[in-house]
Amino acid sequence: MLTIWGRTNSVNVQKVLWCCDELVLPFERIDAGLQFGRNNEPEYLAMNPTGKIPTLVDDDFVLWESNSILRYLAMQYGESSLLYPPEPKLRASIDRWLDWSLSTLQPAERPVFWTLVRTPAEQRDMAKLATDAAAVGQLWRLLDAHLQGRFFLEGEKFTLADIVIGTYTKRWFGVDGLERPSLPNLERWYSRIATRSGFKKYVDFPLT
Ligand SMILES: N[C@@H](CCC(=O)N[C@@H](CS)C(=O)NCC(=O)O)C(=O)O
Repeated sequence: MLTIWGRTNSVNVQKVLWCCDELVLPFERIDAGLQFGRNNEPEYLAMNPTGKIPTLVDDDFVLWESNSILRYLAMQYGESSLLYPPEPKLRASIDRWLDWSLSTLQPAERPVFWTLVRTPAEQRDMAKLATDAAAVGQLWRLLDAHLQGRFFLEGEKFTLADIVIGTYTKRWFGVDGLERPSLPNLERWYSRIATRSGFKKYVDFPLT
């Protein structure tokens, strides 16, 4: 049985839970992070010295970094699935979205999410929010252009790239108080992936 440590309203935990659903993998989950604490206790830090969530425990194997966890699950348990195909060019194309999500998208979208979802209205810096939202809007435009004429992010099939970018997209379309540019390709793709059971079970909730 797999164990996943992390609270369910973390985007990085959600992508792991969604991936387990795609692979039909049973797991137990233990709340950790923010109000649940535990992630800075010695027992947790011994598994994951970053003190961040999620952490995956698979028997005697422990892994942290959400996108690394997704790759591991797909390679270990999804041999016959198409979530992370072995063909080098396709796999590298999927990897670039996983890398881009952590290096570029999340740092840009995080301040917008935290301001609108986790900061009381009277404490919000609205001028900074406008600048931050414009910057992340440019990244969503990039994705919108990429999705022109495509059904999924890479190749013909749903892959890890759709899971990872899909969880962040919820944080763009799911908040109130943003002026969003028109992004028809992104919206079409988003409504397509929103039909997946893993999205419905683990991502499609009011943001908290
Ligand atoms: N790059 C890491 C980032 C992990 C991360 O920053 N997790 C956040 C939640 S999304 C966290 O642990 N926050 C502290 C907390 O919840 O207490 C990953 O992808 O796993």
